[in-house]
Amino acid sequence: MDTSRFLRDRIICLIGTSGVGKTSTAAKLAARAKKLWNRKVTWICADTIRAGAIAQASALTESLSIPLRVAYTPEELKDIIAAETDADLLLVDTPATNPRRDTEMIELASFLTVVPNMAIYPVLSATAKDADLGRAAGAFTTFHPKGLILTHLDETDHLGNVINLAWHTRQPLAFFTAGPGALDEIQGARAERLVEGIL
Ligand SMILES: Nc1nc2c(ncn2[C@@H]2O[C@H](COP(=O)(O)OP(=O)(O)O)[C@@H](O)[C@H]2O)c(=O)[nH]1
Ligand SMILES: [Mg+2]
Repeated sequence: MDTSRFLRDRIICLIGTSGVGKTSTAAKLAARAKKLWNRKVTWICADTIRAGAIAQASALTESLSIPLRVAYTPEELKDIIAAETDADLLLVDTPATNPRRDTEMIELASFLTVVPNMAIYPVLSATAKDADLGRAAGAFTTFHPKGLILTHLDETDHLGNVINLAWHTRQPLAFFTAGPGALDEIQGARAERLVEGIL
């Protein structure tokens, strides 16, 4: 399992549409960073919009025994990150952003631009349709992502849409996840896995 690549960045921010697996992916990264690599991880919840998001972050961080900070505004995000000098890894979880809604994209941009050096990863579901994947990934390129994270690989045998996505967007695929739990699979994206998905 190649999870080492994500550990090179100190601040990782997950963005994407609703229900794609941003929070679950953050939990997978947090669990690996802490348990396998003994990193000091802080979880920053910038999703103060969805009812239950803070409670979900609270339950996850409690079970992983890592600190939780909540950022209601871009300024708070900036201040929290500046104060977290001890942490080796800061995971920033964001609210669902629908690229079709300008107000949501502007709101997300306000959080992403206050902190330089964040590794930004759009999270996309491998079960989504070609057109929707392309549209979302295309819209999020404006934030200069480091790579794309594909989730729900355990729920499909067909990855032609993911291959099209990589081909058309020319963006690197960073990680694949398979399973809902924090201890379920996350691995560095591999071409072999995509090939299995078209055979
Ligand atoms: N089967 C499966 N379920 C996943 C995966 N990633 C997330 N989920 C589930 O998808 C749902 C939405 O995930 P969540 O992380 O809350 O999405 P968010 O809205 O983007 O933060 C939850 O029920 C998760 O357990 C995955 O890779 N495989
Ligand atoms: Mg979430």
